[in-house]
Amino acid sequence: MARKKIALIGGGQIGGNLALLAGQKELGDVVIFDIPQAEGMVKGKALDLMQLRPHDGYDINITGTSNWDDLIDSDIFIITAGIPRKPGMDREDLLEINLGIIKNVAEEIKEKAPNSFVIVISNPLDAMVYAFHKVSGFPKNRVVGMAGALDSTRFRTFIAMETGYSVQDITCMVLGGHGDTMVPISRLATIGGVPISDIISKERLKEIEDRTRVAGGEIVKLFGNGSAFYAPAQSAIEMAESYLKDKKRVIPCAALCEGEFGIDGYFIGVPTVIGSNGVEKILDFTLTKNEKEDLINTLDAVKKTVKDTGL
Ligand code: A3D
Repeated sequence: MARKKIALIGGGQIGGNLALLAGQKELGDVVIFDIPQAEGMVKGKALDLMQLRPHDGYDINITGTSNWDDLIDSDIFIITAGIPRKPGMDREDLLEINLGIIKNVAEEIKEKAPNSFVIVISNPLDAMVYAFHKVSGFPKNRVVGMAGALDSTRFRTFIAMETGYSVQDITCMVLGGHGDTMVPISRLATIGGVPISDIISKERLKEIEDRTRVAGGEIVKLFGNGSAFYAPAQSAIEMAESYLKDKKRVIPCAALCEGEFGIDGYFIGVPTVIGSNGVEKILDFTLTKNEKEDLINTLDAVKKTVKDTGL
């Protein structure tokens, strides 16, 4: 059986780490694509990563290119093309530049790999994945956005830091848009199956939720130039791996809702089953009155950004 072909659109900070992680997990051959001005950079990253392989003995190929023809018939695309935030910027400030890029990328992917599965990471996420879906005309099961996986892992991290217990045993999800209105569902968070409300005080939990909502911005401020990349890359790799290995993991992702949670026609963070058919199912469940209100609030924010795309 031939190896899978994994196309990374954008070979910057996240793109480079995606290539590293996809290689280490032997998910398939990796092609890193970037604009012609960055061709040397992605070719160099690819060569560097190729020279890392003998240490661990993983047998996949990693190449860099700025030629779309090299991406023909890729099985999966992970898109980070665009610009990241700088301190003081909202994700929405990236809309104009990144929308133009996503539109172009969607046209190319539609032509070069019409049967592929696509994970969008570029920000503002919920609007970019919406735009990709509109422009490509791909069915909803083959387009998804990475955000909830990252927001949830951040929430888990802060709970682990608070309690000192293993991150491995902390389960929780963050739903909604990938912005400051995101909705951590603390009611369902557990540590080794024990409800979080029995371990962390209400007041402290509220502070952890608030930190989670602005966790991306906290890193942007620290970096001074650019945004987080290690955890975002790993979050997308988990989604890609679930697709390529038909694992059917349940991961909060920006999926197209058509009635689930009372939402219609928007990509937003919801618990999503990812398997060999892409987005196979959204797991709808009953929310409390407050959670519903919070979801309506985050949906309003997503709707506003989507409206700004003009699509
Ligand atoms: P960066 O290191 O700047 O990499 C972006 C790359 O995209 C650069 O190498 C560019 O040359 C390249 N690029 C620009 N235009 C094109 C094009 N038309 N085709 C192909 N490549 C192009 O940024 P990064 O990797 O840190 O972040 C990438 C994106 O992910 C940004 O929009 C971030 O805001 C976003 N991001 C999203 C999350 C989510 O959780 C959704 C988290 C972190 C970053």
